[in-house]
Amino acid sequence: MSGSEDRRLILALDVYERERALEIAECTADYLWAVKVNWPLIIGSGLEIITELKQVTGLPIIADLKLADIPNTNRLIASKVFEAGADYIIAHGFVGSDSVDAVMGLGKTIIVVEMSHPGAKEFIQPATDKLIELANELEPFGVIAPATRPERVSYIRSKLKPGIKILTPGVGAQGGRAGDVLKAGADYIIVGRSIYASENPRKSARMLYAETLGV
Ligand code: 3DU
Repeated sequence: MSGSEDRRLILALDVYERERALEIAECTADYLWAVKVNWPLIIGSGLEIITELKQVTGLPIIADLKLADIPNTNRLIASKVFEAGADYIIAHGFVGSDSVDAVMGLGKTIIVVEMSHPGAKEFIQPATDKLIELANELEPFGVIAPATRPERVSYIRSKLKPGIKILTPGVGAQGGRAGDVLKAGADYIIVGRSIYASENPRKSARMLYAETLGV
C-alpha cells in the first residue's frame, strides 16, 4: 500500500448509526483518500460525527450536503459544517454563482455538474455545459460527475480547466466501474454500498483500491 497521495478512493459512508460508521471508517481507512458523509449519517448521528471520523481516520472529510439554497442559507449551513471539521463541502451549481460563491468563501468546495442516476438526464445533464462554465469561472477544488457514464466524464474533463478535480460517484451499486471512469479522466471514485454493505468492508475497499492502481 502506498501513501495517501496515491489514493483515489472515497468512502460514501451512508449508514445511520455512529458506532457502525466509525467501525467501517476505521477498518477501511488504509485504502481511502477521504470519507464522504451525507444526510443519512448526519441525521442519524449528528454533526459531531464529522469530528469523530476525522479523529478516528485522520483522513479528509467531505460533507456531501448538496447545498442548493440562497447565499445566506448556504453560508449558515456551510459555516457550521466547516466548524465541525469538514475539509470539503459539496454544493449544487444550478442555484447560481452567488449561492456557490457564498460557500466557497468559507472553505474548499465541490460543485455538482452532473449526477449519476437515470433521472439526471432530465434536468441536470442539459445544464452541464453551463455548470462546467460556472466551475471554470469559480475554480472550486473539484466537480461531481457520473461514474455511470464514463463518456460524460471524458466530455467534462475536456471542457474543465486543468487542476479542477473530478470526483465520480456511481461505481459498484449504481453500475459504474472504477477502471473505466478513471481512464475517462476522473481523479477520484466515490463508493458507498459496495463497501459499507458488503460482508467484509475492509476487503472490498482493498479490492477497489487495487483497481485504482496503475490506471
Ligand atoms: O451508490 P453508492 O452506494 O456507491 O453511493 C454513492 C454516494 O454518492 C451516495 O452518498 C450518493 O448520495 C452520492 N452521489 C451519487 O450517488 C450521485 C451523484 O451524482 C452525487 C452524489
